[in-house]
Amino acid sequence: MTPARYSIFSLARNALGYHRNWPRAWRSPEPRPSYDVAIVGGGGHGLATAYYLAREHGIHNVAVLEKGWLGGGNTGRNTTIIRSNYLWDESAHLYEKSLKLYEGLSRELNFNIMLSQRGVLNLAHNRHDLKELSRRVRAIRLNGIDSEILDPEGVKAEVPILNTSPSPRYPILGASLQRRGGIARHDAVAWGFARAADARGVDIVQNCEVTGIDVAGGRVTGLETTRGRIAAKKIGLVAAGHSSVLAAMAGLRLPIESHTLQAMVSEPIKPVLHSVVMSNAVHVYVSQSDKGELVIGAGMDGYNSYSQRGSFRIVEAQIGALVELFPIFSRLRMLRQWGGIVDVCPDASPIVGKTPVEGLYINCGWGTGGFKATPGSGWAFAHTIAQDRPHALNAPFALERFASGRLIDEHGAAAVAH
Ligand code: FAD
Ligand code: PYC
Repeated sequence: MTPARYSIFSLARNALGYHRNWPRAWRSPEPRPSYDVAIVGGGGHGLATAYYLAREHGIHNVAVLEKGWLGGGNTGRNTTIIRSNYLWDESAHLYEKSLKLYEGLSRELNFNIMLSQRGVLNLAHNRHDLKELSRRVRAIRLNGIDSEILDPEGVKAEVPILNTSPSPRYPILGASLQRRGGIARHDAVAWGFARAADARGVDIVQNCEVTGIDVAGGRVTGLETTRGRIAAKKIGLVAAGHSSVLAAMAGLRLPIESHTLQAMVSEPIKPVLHSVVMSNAVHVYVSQSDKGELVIGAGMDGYNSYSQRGSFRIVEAQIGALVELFPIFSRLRMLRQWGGIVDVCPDASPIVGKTPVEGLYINCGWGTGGFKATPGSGWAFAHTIAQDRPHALNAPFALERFASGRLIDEHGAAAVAH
């Protein structure tokens, strides 16, 4: 039987069989009484950390404890944009490592993460934007990362539906473009890491909320959870918007603020937008998913919150900006809107490293931009936990930088108002 006939046959058989007898992608074990490493948070970063602990460091006695369902936090709520065009060397190295891992991830995990390197454009609407983008592009290229400046004709050629009429509200003077940037299916990234970690012996425990961290003599000994006490020699906190809540359980105060970041999708339409378009000045970004929906994001809500909803003011500004840039979208209907709780550091860069409590490690502060970092963050964090010291890639992102003042200011890195 040819592969094509075989796959059509198996597709029909599975469709008519109501998915009965499909193997589970990962087990659903009861938590064991103790682990070498417990990871708190079953988002992409926590799952990637567990995978690389097993894959790169031979540490298999690992649990990922998730209070809800895998990827139910920001991993399953983001607008899926991936790129590595960051200004500062430290960030460029870390995000580029991540993009390189993404480029081989479907093969590595044997799971199609639907990576689509369709290019990410950042629009310039005035001379200041253009100067700033040119500076960024030069800095990014010095780090060997692809990035280029497009003139207005180049932008029009990439995105013909953009409003380049003679007197638009937001004139387009040019854009930066990272051609290797694009999107990937966020759920698939979580599921792929989960399945591969599970296959290497990692216990993934959902519906297991961590309610306390046990510390004795300055070192962690275990976790209190809604499914009982779990002893652990090492603990990695990877809880995004709830990082401060968890760190406080070990007596630590983090320089993190939690805010809501919203997004929405439109009804599906035929393919009209082939790149990712972001506008830093008007705070909107948009791409078209493989299903045809437009995936649209905006700036975050200004106030602190643990709510996954957000305010109408942001939605209004987001849609206003979108239809100014793309008048063709003005009659589209929106399907759904949601929010995620993003964890923002004062310099808009993450914290990945050790803490003053022995055996306790932290990975947070990815704020509005951590989906693109998922594999790289997990890779570097696994190294830090396994070796009890940071890798060169994440050493600059230590918690101590807020005492030493060696901040890595990436507020301008995305089209997201902070
Ligand atoms: P999460 O996926 O949030 O995982 C943390 C997990 O910890 C959650 O599942 C949570 O339930 C769990 N948890 C919390 N407390 C506990 C507890 N006490 N016990 C057990 N578990 C607990 N980034 C990009 O790069 N590109 C984008 O286009 C992009 N767009 C975004 C759009 C929106 C609307 C949002 C909200 C974010 C966006 N981001 C984007 C940011 C990105 O989604 C995050 O930085 C990234 O997904 C964080 O992954 P994570 O695994 O650290 O966190
Ligand atoms: O960091 O690229 C990004 C991003 C896009 C949308 C939200 N964050």
